[in-house]
Amino acid sequence: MNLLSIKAVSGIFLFVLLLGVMYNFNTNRTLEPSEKTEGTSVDGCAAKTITFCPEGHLKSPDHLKYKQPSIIHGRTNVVTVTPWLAPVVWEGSFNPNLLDAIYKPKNISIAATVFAVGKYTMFLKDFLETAEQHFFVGFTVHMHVFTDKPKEVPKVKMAAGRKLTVHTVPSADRWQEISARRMEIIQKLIEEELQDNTDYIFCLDVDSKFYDRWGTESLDRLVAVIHPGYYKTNRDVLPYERRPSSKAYIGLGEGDFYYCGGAYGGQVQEVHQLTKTCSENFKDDAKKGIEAAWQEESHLNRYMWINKPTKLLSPEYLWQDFKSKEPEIHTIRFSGVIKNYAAIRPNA
Ligand code: UD2
Repeated sequence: MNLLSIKAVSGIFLFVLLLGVMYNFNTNRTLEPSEKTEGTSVDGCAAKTITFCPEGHLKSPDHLKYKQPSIIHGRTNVVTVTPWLAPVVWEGSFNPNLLDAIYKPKNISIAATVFAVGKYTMFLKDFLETAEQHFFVGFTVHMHVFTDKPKEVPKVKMAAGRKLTVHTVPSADRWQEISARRMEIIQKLIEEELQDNTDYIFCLDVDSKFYDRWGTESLDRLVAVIHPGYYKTNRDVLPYERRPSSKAYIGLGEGDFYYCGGAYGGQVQEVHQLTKTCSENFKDDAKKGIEAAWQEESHLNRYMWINKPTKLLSPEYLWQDFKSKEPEIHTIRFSGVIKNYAAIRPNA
């Protein structure tokens, strides 16, 4: 080989090497929090592409035996898919053993956040004890409790692979404040503690108990729970924020479902984008003297209308104890307890 061809070959080699390094850099690195914040729009739509995908392909163990699936027999009195083709999870629409067998080898980790400020610490014991019985049993779970009274967090025996961290937050004079600032705190938790070591996160209300399984069937990128109080309601009377000056505004004839502020989740990167966008929009509203009708729940509904959830959980996943059971509700998995607001909230 003459000198010219040696130079050409080494030039090509260096070019290919450079392409390889660039490809690797783009696909394998973890996104820094500052990068994720770039280009965020009112609805968080301009977020950077997320390459991490713990679902990957759904690999079933070899020769696993389970009930034969069918596309002609199944739930008939409920809708199990949205118009954007996201599944709606109802009892009888999934096989829990099959899903657990698929997810178990992936070694996924799940975080859950729960706020117990002021008198709401009284709900922690039941919440935590019933979570041990029903919430992702057999999986790695890290509970994050946010409270102004850390000494009142009960000691609950947790199974192997499960742990709890208590975070201290300021007290509040108004219940609306608690409902307004949870998302900012969750955003920071993800940035500071979860983004490199946790796959999924669920953000839950504390004044609730688990009664039945909440597990791998609920996993997806962005997960919303349909509110038990409004799933039969015409969308023009849903309690969305209706003032056009608010960033949570949803007009008449708009919106899909009414989603719960008391339960939502998904992959940590997706929930980071959701909480960051909603808390920014909440603060922008506050600068104009606006507090959305249902605080962060209104902003969540606006966000989820534009950024469609990839999986919806039926109202089985957040029922209310005071409501009588409806025929389409075959099980209640998680439900808000009956409480005397006047006695437990810091303000009326
Ligand atoms: C409804 C919503 C809830 C939220 C709330 C508006 C559902 C089914 N219900 O629930 O998500 O939008 O209305 O506030 O989605 N908290 C405290 N201390 C307090 C007050 C509240 O820690 O003094 C926390 C606690 O985690 C509680 C959550 O805020 O679970 C919501 O409390 P709530 O009593 O306002 O909730 P609720 O049941 O009326």
